[in-house]
Amino acid sequence: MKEKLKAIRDEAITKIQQSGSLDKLNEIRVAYLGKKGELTEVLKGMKSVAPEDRPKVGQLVNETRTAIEEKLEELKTQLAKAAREAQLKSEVIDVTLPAKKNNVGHRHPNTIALEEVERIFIGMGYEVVEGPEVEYDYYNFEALNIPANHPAKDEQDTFYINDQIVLRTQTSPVQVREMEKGKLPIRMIAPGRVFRSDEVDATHSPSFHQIEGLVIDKNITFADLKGTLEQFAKELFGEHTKVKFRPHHFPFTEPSAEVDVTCFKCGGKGCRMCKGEGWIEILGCGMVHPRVLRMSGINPEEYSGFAFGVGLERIALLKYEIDDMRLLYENDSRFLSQF
Ligand code: 2NL
Repeated sequence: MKEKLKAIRDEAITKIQQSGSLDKLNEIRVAYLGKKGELTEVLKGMKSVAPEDRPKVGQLVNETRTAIEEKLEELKTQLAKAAREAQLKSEVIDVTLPAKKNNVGHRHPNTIALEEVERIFIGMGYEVVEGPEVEYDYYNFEALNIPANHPAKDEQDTFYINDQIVLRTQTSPVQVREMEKGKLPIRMIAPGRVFRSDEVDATHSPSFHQIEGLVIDKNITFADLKGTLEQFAKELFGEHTKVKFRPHHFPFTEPSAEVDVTCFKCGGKGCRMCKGEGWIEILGCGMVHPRVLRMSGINPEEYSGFAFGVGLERIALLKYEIDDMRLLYENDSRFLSQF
């Protein structure tokens, strides 16, 4: 029995020394010390050992087990150490290498301009409201007093989905929907993407952005419109900015006007920016047409209001002195990172 145990022990230790991997070590552990391992088999054979020899043999078995366990542990430590060293060697970091450049994006000039406009109107107590880009002809045209024969309704100017549905050509339908809700007063701006069937050039794109504004309350007058837009222009282009209202015509407002601001570049003297005019056109506006109010369920005898519409790209191009609208749609980060 003694010889047999010695043989097991020697054999196990040789195998352990030759193992070379943690997996192999585990196999050896199972083969010698496991439930069906060789040492367990020896213990099972204790029945045939004379009772007086059993304590002695038991002790020998335990010694053998301890010797194998110790060797297993020793090799495990050695292998783990070697593996760790190999890993460290393979993962050496050269701290003198230049760092990878972290290319973060940049806010688009449209976004910067929009946030500026929103900030100004939120400051005056306006709500920002959004609505669908695909609209009913009714909300985009009819409810705004745009007659069937109006040139804007021509297929040359508007993208039609079908007879009744269009890609909105302005964000006014968002305001019509708000008026229909019947909750007055209204003080809102409606920013968003609009569509016109235009060829791309330096000042046109089939998809661009608009910000419309609408105020409806009792006793709203053209003076409120003038004061509001003057304040807006001063906040957007600087406190020395002057505004000029030129009579104009829109089907949805009466009276209507276009608004010019003094050139923020030359202060009104005339320069390249304003093409020598001293003034730059920035928006269209007017008092909401009584017919438009009535169609959306508002009594024009009781309520009045003003509305305006600004092109977002126009503001961005002016504010950042960009001379070609196409640059706004290419999203070249070399362009975007300048603003
Ligand atoms: C422009 C002119 C304008 C409006 C938009 C409007 C909306 C409702 C009722 C009445 Cl719901 N009017 N919007 C009014 C005047 C001008 O936009 O040249 N935009 C770029």
